[in-house]
Amino acid sequence: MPNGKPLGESWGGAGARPLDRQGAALHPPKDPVLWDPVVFEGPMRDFHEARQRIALIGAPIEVGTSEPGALMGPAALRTAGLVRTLADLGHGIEDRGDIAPAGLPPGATGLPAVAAWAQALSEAVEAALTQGCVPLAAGGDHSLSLGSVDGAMRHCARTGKPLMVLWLDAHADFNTPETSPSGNVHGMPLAALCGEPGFSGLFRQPAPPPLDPNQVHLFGLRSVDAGERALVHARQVGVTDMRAIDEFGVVAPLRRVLERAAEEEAHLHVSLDIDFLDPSVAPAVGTAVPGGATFREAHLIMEMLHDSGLVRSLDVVELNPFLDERGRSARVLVELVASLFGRRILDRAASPLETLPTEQVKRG
Ligand SMILES: [Mn+2]
Repeated sequence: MPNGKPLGESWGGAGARPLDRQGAALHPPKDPVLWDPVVFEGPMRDFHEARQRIALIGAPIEVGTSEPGALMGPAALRTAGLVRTLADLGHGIEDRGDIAPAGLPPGATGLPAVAAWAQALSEAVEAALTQGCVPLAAGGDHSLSLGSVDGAMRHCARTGKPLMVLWLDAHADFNTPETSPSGNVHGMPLAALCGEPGFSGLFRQPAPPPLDPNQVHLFGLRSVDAGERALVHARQVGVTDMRAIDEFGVVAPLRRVLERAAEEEAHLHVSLDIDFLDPSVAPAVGTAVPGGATFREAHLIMEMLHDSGLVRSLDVVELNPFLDERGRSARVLVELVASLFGRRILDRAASPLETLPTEQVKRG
């Protein structure tokens, strides 16, 4: 998207401070609440150029984890320039503030507390989708996806679209209260969404049919508990683990997921857990597992997701600013979200995959 910025401006020089925006005064931010009413359900190529309406929904939830700090995540993402960055890309972005669950007793923990948050987020996400916005749920621990995916499921049930969920994460998050070694709900959302037992009272009623595990794809997996390993296998959840990424890179496995989503004309929900990234890239994480995605792999994934034109809802979760190093991880996440919403190094006429040298030779 042409935005008049000098090439490479937001990438700084050597030592890369990705969000160093010293040139910001030359590029005054656009009014963040005004947008042209564009319809972005059209053909994919139009979608690439379309301005989208994005609804930022803060979900400062940390009752799903035992490591305090994730409730500061939405504030840190805002501080790192999330709203301005998306507005600079030409999108209409409305910051809807943080959700606040009704009737949550102070000090409530466990599933009842998670349920209150999830139901509030589900309503907010469903409302944003109904209004034609792309909801961006900013967390908060990963239990928030119980709400965001539930909201997307309700929207899809009403519009007749199949839902596919791409789970970018070091973990499978497919534990049940029975299999979980820690008891932390942020390791359970996919199991609950897929209808495993032990989660009564979690969702708004009447609940839509559970998510089909075959419509879920885990990407970047490198740490799975024994009980959930059996469950992921038995339920035939799609998996691209780090071993597969080491062997084949990110492009081929992700392309298969996207091709299937395109064939199904699916609503693609992307859930980005910061621990998908290697901790050296994004240290602000309570559940660090070495051997994660690199900075470039993550950006390539985001660019491919944008090019697909299929992403209709997004979570950014598990940022723990208390563990960050001078805001570095929050900045990385904002950069990744920018790539997913269309920022690229050079404007290209077609997908990078279509402009490989062989293709040019063929055309010439
Ligand atoms: Mn997770």
